[in-house]
Amino acid sequence: MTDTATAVATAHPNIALVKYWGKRDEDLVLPLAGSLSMTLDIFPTTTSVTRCPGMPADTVTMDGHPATEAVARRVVRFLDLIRQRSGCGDHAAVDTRNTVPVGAGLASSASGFAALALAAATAYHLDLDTRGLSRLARRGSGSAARSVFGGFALWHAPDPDAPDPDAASYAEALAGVRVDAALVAVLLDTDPKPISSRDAMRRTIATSPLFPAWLCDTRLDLPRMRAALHAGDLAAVGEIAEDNALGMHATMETADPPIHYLTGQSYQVLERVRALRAAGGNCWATMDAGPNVKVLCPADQAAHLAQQLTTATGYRTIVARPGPPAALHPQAETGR
Ligand code: 2P0
Repeated sequence: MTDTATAVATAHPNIALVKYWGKRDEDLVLPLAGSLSMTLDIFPTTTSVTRCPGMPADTVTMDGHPATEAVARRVVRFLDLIRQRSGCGDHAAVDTRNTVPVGAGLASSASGFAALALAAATAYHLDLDTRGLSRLARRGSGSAARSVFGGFALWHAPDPDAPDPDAASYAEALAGVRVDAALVAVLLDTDPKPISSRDAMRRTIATSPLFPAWLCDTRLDLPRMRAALHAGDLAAVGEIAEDNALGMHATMETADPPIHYLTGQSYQVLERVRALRAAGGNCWATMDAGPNVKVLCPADQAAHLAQQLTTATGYRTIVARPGPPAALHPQAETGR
């Protein structure tokens, strides 16, 4: 009998309110500081992994086309890790589908590697709990460790003297969050990234004079953010998130050579968010390794805020609420 197995999993992107920017170990993808995010209910990634005994190499398709060489290499490296752990040397066919609008610049390695980790772990019969799955997803892309969970997730940085730092760096769902938040994503024109976030992190650590200060700040932001979420203090959540994001971008912009993910359009949206806030609005901005601005607000004000931002800037907006954890598609859960 041929022991093939297919598993299909879906995961959603997440947006960090306290950012991950910088690794202490590139190979194990261990962060220098903890981070905290909200998983979104939009733009899921669905990935199927079919283990194919006898197939000479892995195949990787994305949205129906062969993946780029860079993406395929990263997926194969991840599958190598799974093969090593499972003791099963089979190659696999990986097919990934994204639902992000073309050119929106919101494609996410977080949802991609969280879905791949769950589907591949299932197809190769690795028996993982959510912590183990989060640690595995982390090896594909750091932020994927958080997309394993729905709602709000906290990704731990290992203590400097942890005996097994790999085991100590996992994400977990944050319980007891008392804010009812939404994120309005403002979709700007996007060119391909000027530099991958992986390379940008490396350059920032090596050359930005602001990086050590930001690292200290972000380590303080993490407990403050948790406290604000537990207290239901959305204004504090928003202020910490916006400061943290601006600080992260300051480290990049002072790298050598500088890294500019934010564009004139991003600053235009940022100005609008500040103006709305000055007029009494409840809205705070956060930005990642790209030009798009995501605006945090109370859930019941999101539709109105989205309309205000679209009217003021002319850019498309989409409202995201806290989303679900990574999940298997039931019909494909077993393949034995
Ligand atoms: C974050 N970002 O916390 C930060 C904020 C972008 C800016 O995690 O090198 O794709 O694969 O671990 O996870 C993007 O970085 O980087 C990211 P790798 P990843 O969401």
